[in-house]
Amino acid sequence: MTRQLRATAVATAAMAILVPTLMSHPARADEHTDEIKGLAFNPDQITVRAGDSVTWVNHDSDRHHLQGDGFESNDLPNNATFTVEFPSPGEIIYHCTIHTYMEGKVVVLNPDGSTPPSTVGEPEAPPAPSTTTSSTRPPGPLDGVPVEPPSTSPAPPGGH
Ligand SMILES: [Cu+2]
Repeated sequence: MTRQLRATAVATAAMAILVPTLMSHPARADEHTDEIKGLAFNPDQITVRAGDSVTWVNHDSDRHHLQGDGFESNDLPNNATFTVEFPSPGEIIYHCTIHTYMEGKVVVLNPDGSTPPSTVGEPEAPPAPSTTTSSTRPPGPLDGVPVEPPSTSPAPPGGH
């Protein structure tokens, strides 16, 4: 018995060492649950990783009908569920077409859990006008600097 317990402890320690390696594996896909109750999404914002799926469960006696960018449910009666997989990072706003004030959001991170650029704060500022001027390039014909004639022109005759 004691020996068996010790073996378990060793196995647990080994697991603790292995877990960080497993955590970084991109193929990991989680399933998340979002509960619909009181005519609201709980939570109304859910964060997942690309490849994860979200299952909505209707706990209301009312029917709900979800619609978002790229997906739409049927009418969901009480206890009905609706699952969507989110393969790519981004932010998806969805709502109930029956109770249009019911809104929710799914934030899909990169598969490694990092935040995709499109969801970080303000949109990127437009690129600044180029400060590169002609003074930084080597002089050429446009600057009035004579350029050697092409070397392919034949030499003048009788040059002895
Ligand atoms: Cu609804």
